[in-house]
Amino acid sequence: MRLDVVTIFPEYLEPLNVSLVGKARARGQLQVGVHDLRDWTYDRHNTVDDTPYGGGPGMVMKTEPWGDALDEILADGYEAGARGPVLVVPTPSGRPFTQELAVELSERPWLVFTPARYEGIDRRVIDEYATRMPVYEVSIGDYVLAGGEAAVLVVTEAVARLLPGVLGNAESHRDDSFAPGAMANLLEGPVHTKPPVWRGRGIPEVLLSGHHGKIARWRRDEALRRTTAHRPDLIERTAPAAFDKKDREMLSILGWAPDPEGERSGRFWRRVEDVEE
Ligand code: JB8
Repeated sequence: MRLDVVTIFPEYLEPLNVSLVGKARARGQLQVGVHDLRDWTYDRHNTVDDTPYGGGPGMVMKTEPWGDALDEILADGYEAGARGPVLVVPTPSGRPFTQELAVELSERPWLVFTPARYEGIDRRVIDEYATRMPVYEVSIGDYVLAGGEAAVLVVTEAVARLLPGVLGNAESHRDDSFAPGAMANLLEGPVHTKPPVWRGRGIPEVLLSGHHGKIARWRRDEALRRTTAHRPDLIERTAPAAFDKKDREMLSILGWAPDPEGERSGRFWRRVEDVEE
């Protein structure tokens, strides 16, 4: 896979030299180009921003540097279709970046990222490149960064670990909490390692029992416990059929019951305390 990043802060992308992504690059599994947007400015002050039409606060990134940068980068090896590049534009107004989208992007050979600063990029730039290639405007979460570079690091790491041969063990993704088809999309429970006692704290006995069936059940129960606590939305929208009898027993212990309106509302489960409302 090839990645290109165009930014006014190339040094912000230094983490791409480290760890999983850095190693994938060193092994030749990933080619990364980081480009300084100011290389495509031609005035004395290397201007990349200007005031917004219509007024309002902040500055908007200008069309010409982005257009010239993208034209030059895309000209090097461009092909249309499935072998061609896609543009990934981090923005708080994008579609949520999910594991499903990470999988989709990991199947493309070439990703071009355009992390902005200020109030973002003049809309015409995105509209122009959308006529030539798929454009994914993505948000990594409901909070606002000062610029898109950190989002590029997030997307890159999520995508790179899915590439064939990048993670040591091909098994390791199937259990990911958000892997498509993971166990009803539950959060993972706690993990433990040596020593067996630390500051007076032991390990749940079942993990030392060697009883694989009981261990799997305990892990599933802990996953249900964490998911109800931290992501009740994931439980609510899971059809009862995705849970086995023991799951439903555990959900009941945790105070969850099937919602009689489930099939119609898409909210299949609710907290038992809420039933009274
Ligand atoms: C300026 O929060 B974000 C994000 C924020 C940004 C820009 C891009 C992304 C550009 N602020 O995902």
